[in-house]
Amino acid sequence: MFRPLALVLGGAAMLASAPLLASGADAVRSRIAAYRELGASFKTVNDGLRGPEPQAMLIQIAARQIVNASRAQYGLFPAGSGAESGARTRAKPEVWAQAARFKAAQDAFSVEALAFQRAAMANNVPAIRTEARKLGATCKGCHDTFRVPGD
Ligand code: ASC
Repeated sequence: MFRPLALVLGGAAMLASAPLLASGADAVRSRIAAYRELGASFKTVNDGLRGPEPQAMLIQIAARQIVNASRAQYGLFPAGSGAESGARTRAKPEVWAQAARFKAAQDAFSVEALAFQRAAMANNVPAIRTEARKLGATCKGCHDTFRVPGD
């Protein structure tokens, strides 16, 4: 007796809430935008380090953006935002199938982002160079396992 009613109400609730939930494809788009920004911040760092006298302020701003990105990344891979979303994504199924390992790779990046920011805030150029290299290695550490190669 109650079953059909519950189904109808449940279905209505799902329909009503559907527009509020970001689709997997939306999540893919947000993710790509976020990592593109992160790449631009890292490029600012590496471009700055090419010259003999890197600009502390530019690198510090980039460092803060990188730290923010390292925190935001944990929310960028909701279930359903892999290839099954229908959007083009280079995130491999391993992101979700090996969640603990993926989180460890994200954590490595987060820790290194903070170490890089410390060097940037101290304007210690040799340390900034060293930490920038280590930071790039943590980007690569994730890509090697969890992203389809390209670029
Ligand atoms: C970059 C960028 C990455 C990393 C990675 C480091 O500039 O966009 O993904 O560095 O290539 O190995």
